[in-house]
Amino acid sequence: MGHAIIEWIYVGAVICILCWVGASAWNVEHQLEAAPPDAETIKVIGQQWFWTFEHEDGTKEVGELHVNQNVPYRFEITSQDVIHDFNVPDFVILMDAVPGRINTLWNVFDVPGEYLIQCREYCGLLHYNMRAKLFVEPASAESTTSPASAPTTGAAPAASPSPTSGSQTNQTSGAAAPAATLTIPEGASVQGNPAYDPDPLTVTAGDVVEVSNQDTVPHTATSGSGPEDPETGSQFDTSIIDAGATAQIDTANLAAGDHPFYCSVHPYMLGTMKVQ
Ligand SMILES: [Cu+2]
Repeated sequence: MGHAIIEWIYVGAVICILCWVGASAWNVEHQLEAAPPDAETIKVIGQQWFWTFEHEDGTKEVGELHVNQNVPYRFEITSQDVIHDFNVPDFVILMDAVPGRINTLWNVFDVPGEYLIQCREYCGLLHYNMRAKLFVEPASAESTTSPASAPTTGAAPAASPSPTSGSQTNQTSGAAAPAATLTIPEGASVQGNPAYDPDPLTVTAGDVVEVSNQDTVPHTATSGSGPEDPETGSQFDTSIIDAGATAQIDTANLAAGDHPFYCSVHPYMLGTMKVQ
């Protein structure tokens, strides 16, 4: 009789321990997978061969993603063509981007800085070029210990370029009809095919160039000799032009001479703009 009671106590203790272990494991898994309710959603779209990011307020970024330090973000990851893989090595983020489905994960970026985003799933010819930059902005300038350096490092670079670039954009859109057209012909994404027409493109400084993408995939016209050019995009950059869409380049601030440009999605697509 005494033995029976002790055995039942053992059995009860073992059941209790199993339940406790199971409950905590479930709890940990739940905490890992469920984003906090205040998390901001960022849509991540992979496409041969670039990343597009869409914020909750509708703003879109291509090839760059700006987030704030210490804010929880929930990523909704998908693809428009083949399987890609959204990878931020420094934050151990790795999630397949699969056409027709949305994979989610969430993360808090705790250290400000610039980080690499890359595709971790071989997705075709220019898989190696399918990179983006992640910028984690510091949580607040006030918390900086040295007030003298805070305005120069934090506020000034972030604040001053945007009004200037904004007013430039307004001038561009308000400018006269395009004086020159640069065509991206169908098939331009295939290496060896004509990339830009005409090439070289001759313009007079001040002309507005309309770039017309007549191919079936997105392209850009980005100043510079290629992705490794330190000056890349500093003269002009159409950013992504979807298939069938157009963009404009304002040449008002370009110096006379030859300006090489390329497609940031397909860096073998090269062209030259001659400014007179
Ligand atoms: Cu291209």
